[in-house]
Amino acid sequence: YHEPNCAPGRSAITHLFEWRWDDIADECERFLGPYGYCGIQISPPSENAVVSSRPWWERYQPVSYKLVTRSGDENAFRDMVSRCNQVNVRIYADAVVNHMTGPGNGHGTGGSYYNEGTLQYSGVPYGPNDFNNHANCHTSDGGVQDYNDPNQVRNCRLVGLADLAMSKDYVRGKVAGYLNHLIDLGVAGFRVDAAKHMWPGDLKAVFGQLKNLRSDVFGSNKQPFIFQEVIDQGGEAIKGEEYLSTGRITNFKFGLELARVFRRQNAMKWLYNFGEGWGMWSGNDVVNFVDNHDNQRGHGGAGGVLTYADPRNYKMATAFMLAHPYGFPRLMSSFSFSNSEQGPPNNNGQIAHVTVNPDMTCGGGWVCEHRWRQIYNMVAFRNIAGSEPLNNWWSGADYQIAFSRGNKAFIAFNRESFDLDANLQTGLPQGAYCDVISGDLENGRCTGSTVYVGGDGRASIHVCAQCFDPVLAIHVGAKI
Ligand code: ARE
Ligand code: CA
Repeated sequence: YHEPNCAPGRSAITHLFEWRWDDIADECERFLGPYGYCGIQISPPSENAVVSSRPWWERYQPVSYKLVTRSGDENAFRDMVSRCNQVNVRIYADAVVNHMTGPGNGHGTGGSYYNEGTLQYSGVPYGPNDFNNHANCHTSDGGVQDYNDPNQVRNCRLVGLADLAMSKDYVRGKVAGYLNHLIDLGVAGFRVDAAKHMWPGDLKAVFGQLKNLRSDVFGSNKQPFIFQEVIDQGGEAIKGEEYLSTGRITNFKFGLELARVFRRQNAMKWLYNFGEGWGMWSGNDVVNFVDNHDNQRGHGGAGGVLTYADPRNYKMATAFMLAHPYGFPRLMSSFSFSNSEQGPPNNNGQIAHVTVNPDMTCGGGWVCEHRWRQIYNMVAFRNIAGSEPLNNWWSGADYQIAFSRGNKAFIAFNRESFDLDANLQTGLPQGAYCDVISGDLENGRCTGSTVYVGGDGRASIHVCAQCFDPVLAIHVGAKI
């Protein structure tokens, strides 16, 4: 479950938050495939409750496992997965299986009737016996109140959402059936929503019923990639470690620590042993991110992460994530928002298509961080760096660092108020390289600054303090 199943030479995914399936299919063909992305985390594909103001979070209230949402129906889903796989871009579905809806009743996005009051979800079907209740959740209101009581966290309602009894074979079978349906359609794996709120043993039982991935796409005997949303920032009873036998976990410490560094609250030079050396899980056990769809807007253990709203620091932290060998990276791709509940750009409730500008950025309220030059060029940097180790670590001042990835790639960061000017060992073969932060290599010409590496691997590196992006990155894939 730990292997992302990327096509060869690809190493990063992006979360296309609330995108339509038809737009994602187009994006795979026109951008993500050509620019070397491994894959996409998609919004939950299962039918959800319709909340009148159409907030983004209605999709975390499942009504059934029919594949009908505002992103599209099953046909659109099938078409997306097959077109993306065709261009070597994988799809990872956000699986919301801990719970069903919050209070209310009505018809979901796929027309299925549900009633939370009587715990009837006809589209699955689930009935009252398929949910946890006062027999195993002992809080006054049936909700999770104390995160230091694992029993509450797993058996009580997360923010009032009807909590499934995953100890039951029937529920396990329905969940496994849903995930297997997605596997049949060609997905490469799952983000498991609210994994912390399910017992590790129950998850093991469910995943034990999963099929291998489609052999026509992935080769034989490949298991789905599973990354579980477990918020463990330290200080609670439930530890990320409990979930490592069923896949990777989301590393919430990562973005918090990088935010402190790039905001100059913790010296950048301490990053020399970032990752395991900072008390984080093994690199093979984590999915890393600078921000996610919750903490970028104050939900889900938010507090202090960098987002697109602070672009200069955000791009630096993202470049560091992609340059550093630790873990598997996920890039957020947002829609812009001014209030934390608002849903995606839409026309009378229908999700609006993503528009693409001539300079490759997006419009229409879609931020598309994954299309920012400083970010997509670092995805290529990571692909080129592959499994090369971190070498040639250098730190000049507290907030000036540089390192190479073997002899394939080199990067330097400057967050001091004075320029970085130093003759550094890049590890790279002699030649002229295009700095892929300040520009692109287009038809053999560099639109940014050029770096000359000598026969001894050294180069004079200049990273100004006041410039647009105080980062410089070169690699053997962008040699002039
Ligand atoms: C909405 C309304 C609620 C209402 C509820 C039911 O906002 O007011 O009570 O519906 O009617 C998302 C939104 C929620 C939303 C929910 C359902 O964030 O606001 O509720 O969808 O529509 C904990 C969990 C973690 C979870 C976060 C949000 O451990 O798993 O809370 N994250 C995932 C998703 C979310 C999603 C859900 C789960 C639910 O990523 O997008 O919720 O499917 C500490 C703890 C954390 C805890 C955190 C916040 O940091 O360590 O474990 O996270 O506090 O409480
Ligand atoms: Ca639960």
